[in-house]
Amino acid sequence: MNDTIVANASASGIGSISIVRLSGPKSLEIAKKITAHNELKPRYAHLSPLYDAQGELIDEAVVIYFKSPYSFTGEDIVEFQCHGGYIISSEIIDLCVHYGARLAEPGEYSKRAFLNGKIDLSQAEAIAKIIEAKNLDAAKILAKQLKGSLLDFVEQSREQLLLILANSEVMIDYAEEDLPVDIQETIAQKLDILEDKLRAILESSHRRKGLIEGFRVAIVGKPNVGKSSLLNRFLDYERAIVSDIEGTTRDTIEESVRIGSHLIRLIDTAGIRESNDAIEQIGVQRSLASIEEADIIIALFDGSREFDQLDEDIMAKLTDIDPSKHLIKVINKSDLNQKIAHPFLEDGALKISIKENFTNLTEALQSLLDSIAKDDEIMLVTSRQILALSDALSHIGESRLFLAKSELEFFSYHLNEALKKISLISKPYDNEDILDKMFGEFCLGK
Ligand SMILES: Nc1nc2c(ncn2[C@@H]2O[C@H](COP(=O)(O)OP(=O)(O)OP(=O)(O)O)[C@@H](O)[C@H]2O)c(=O)[nH]1
Ligand SMILES: [Mg+2]
Repeated sequence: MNDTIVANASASGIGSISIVRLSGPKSLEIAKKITAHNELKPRYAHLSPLYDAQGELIDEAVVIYFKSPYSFTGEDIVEFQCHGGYIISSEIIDLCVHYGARLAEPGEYSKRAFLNGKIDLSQAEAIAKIIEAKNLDAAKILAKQLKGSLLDFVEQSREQLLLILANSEVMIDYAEEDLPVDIQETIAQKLDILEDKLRAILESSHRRKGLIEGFRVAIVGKPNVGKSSLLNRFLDYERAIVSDIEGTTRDTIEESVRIGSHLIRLIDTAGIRESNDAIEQIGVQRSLASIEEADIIIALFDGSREFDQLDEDIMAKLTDIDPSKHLIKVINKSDLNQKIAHPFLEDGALKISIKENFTNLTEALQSLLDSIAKDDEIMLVTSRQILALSDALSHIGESRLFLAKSELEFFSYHLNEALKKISLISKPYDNEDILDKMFGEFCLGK
């Protein structure tokens, strides 16, 4: 952490400006050498010439100095906003290295910000994810997280767990006659409320995980119903081969498509049927795997044909799926004479013609995506955060078993573990503060 690090903070490529960022104790000294300034006033945009090691002019840039601790990393930072393109920013980086900086490792600025207590882990992860966000809703959630929404949630959950622990410690340490009669019941009730809240957050985070990664939308159905035609219509070009030969698509085809404010992954699959062809069998296995991996499934049926055994088999597979997945039933080829009829489709299937009009499907998809995205609940955005909360919930579950048996040492042990796990979302804590909490709440100094 005593090193001074340097990196290009903007994307490489052609653009009007590039930003090179220095962080660490030597930042100011290095910047003075490159700018030939004697002094750089903190938080002041200096329009300055930049010189190489031989004193030759290489660019004119806006140079800003952020004095420690008032910077993103908490260290001295200097930013060079130089002209864009590859050459100048590379030259500035080389010069910084020449004067004693080293190249930053991926994520090193955020890591330093965390180690210097400027941000917690959830904020560091929000920074990483905001760059990858696939839609505006995700960006908004992450912006809140950057402002500390997840940190607040962790703090509140910790507070509640500490209170429950304090209650339990009192039961362990004090004679039964000094305790309120309903204390065990009160503990159980508090645990109920907390557990419900944590479960709701975990469930809603799973449901919305596509907000960050891009929702996966799989188009499935028997051969020839128009799956590839639908992919092509969404993309507006002939990406997949379309033909009236059954089994045209052999492999899954995946493309990004923008629906409203969402960037989704749309997956065309091989028609699902029994086949003796080894390659087609593999394709069908992949179609089935796509159902498993999808957030949303568009089940396509051919309205111009009778509902047959193949449709029946697909229907059976779809009634079996994880309830957190969303199913959109669609009858295609409404431009032809309609023969299909089945109770499974009477309940809300959309009728479209990919050849003529399918706007009702795009509208339905967009409003479904909007409704999944819209949720006021806090969202966990990395698998690390989700794992931490799942582990905390497992320990809370365990603790309940011991509470029921009045084995309070074990109860406390599991609550302590839950506390540690939930704290991992933002930062590790030690458990010293349980005591403060305990005495504060119960006035035990009597
Ligand atoms: N009349 C009519 N024909 C359609 C419509 N949509 C697709 N088709 C035709 O249906 C046939 C099959 O279309 P595909 O998109 O290849 O069907 P698929 O479901 O991908 O078929 P596989 O890849 O074999 O599983 C083609 O001849 C399409 O032109 C529609 O809305 N109306
Ligand atoms: Mg196809």
